[in-house]
Amino acid sequence: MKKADIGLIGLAVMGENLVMNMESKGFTVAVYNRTAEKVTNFVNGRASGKNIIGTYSLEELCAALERPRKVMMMVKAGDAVDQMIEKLIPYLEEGDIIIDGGNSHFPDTIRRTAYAESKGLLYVGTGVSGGEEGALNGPSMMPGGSPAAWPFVKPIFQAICAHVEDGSPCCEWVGENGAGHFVKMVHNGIEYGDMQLICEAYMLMRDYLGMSADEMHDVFARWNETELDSYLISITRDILAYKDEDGKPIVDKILDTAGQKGTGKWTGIAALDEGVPLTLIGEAVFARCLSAMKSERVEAAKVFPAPAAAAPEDREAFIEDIRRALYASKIVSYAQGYTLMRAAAKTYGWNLNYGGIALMWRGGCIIRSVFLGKIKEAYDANPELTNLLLDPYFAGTMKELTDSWRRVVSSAVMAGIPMPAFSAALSYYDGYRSEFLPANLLQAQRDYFGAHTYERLDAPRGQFFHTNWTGHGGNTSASTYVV
Ligand code: NBP
Repeated sequence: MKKADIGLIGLAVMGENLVMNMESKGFTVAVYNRTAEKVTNFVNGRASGKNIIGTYSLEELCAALERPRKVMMMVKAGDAVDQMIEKLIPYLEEGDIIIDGGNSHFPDTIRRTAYAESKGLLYVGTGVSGGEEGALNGPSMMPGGSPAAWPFVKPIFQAICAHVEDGSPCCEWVGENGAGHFVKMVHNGIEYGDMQLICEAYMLMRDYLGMSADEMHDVFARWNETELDSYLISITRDILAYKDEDGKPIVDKILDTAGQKGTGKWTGIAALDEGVPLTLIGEAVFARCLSAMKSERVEAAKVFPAPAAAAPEDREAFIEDIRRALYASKIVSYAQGYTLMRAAAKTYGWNLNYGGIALMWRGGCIIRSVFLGKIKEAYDANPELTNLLLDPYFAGTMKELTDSWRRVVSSAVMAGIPMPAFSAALSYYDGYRSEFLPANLLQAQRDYFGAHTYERLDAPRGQFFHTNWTGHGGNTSASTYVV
């Protein structure tokens, strides 16, 4: 029998759909699942009559594969991945490739790449985005790991991934060890930010402008014809039109407490580790946490009434202001996300292709949008761009959007409507464009209580000064006590 081009472990929603996708592109796939029944059901069901080989042990799976073997795991992230690697190793030979397509945390992928390589194997940790539908019809894929593995997995990955209009694949080699999973993590963080921005625009329309779901559906439909054209705006448009059995919008009946699986949190933690102000995504994560405090909020709502605020005179003009404020905030979110990737690339020694990352996100994934084409152009024009806001197109756009943005955020503040992501983005923008921040006073405070020293505007950088602020603190500066 012809050997399989690739093996896939984990026949849950993502795994099954990826297998169907691979087979439809002409690859023969061998499959295995811990619970054997799922293999039987799959090969006798969806996979019946296709070039899909069911196997019932890892030995059988590995024996069914063409060399170098490519074994892709689509199992629950965490310990299951480590256990599976251990179980696979005895059946693999030098140069075989283990692929992890789950949402693994990038430090785990760094560790697993080194471990697999120490056993003479190659390792790929790849982000896969687009959910169930993407897995079947073309996901965005972000592979990293052992560079020597890429030529072997490239033909499969670039056949099954999403493609943009000109045919370019939404899958390119990202970088060594954990780079692919890092980029996928930032993708998920950006997804949190994009969703929160849309929700804030929705809350403003619902609570400040008093709009119905049907009216907001029309607004999102219009917005999807503008620079905001994206998957998340389009599903928001459709969600707002969706009616429950009684003919009323189902969105109005959904409990307002958000869930999360942790990738947004990981992005925030990575930003804190790198010292990068990733404020919008951070606020998006915290907004989900605040939403989860439903019973506390119900009590607090009784204690603290909302301020009375008059709605704007020109509603249509204000809706356009919201659209522009959303766009400006979104640009800041991507600028922050890209800054985080630049910092991590330096820390971990990855040579990231920033334009290529925008292209990978351009199709197939949850954050896919027309706007990513502009980001690709910005990094293609200047791969060393330090901040997306400084790209000529984005700089010009930001200048055009700021008046609307300020009107929206200040109106929301006066109306008592929380806009954590819109306002965090605006504060970042104002901080970034400020030549002078109040950190001079902060340094004075640090020097006052901890003798931490400061640099001076009238002395060269790198020269440190200490002041005896109280007259009895002495002239010794601290070098180890850091606050
Ligand atoms: P799940 O994350 O729900 O995992 C279920 C699969 O993991 C089943 O095949 C299960 O086998 C297997 N598994 C578990 Br649980 N523990 C195992 C162990 N100790 N050893 C071997 N197999 C084990 O599936 P999913 O939703 O398809 O997601 C797969 C991966 O893709 C995850 O990392 C997920 O985060 C990621 N992802 C998911 C989506 C999405 O939209 N769902 C999108 C992008 C990425 P069993 O049948 O024997 O229980």
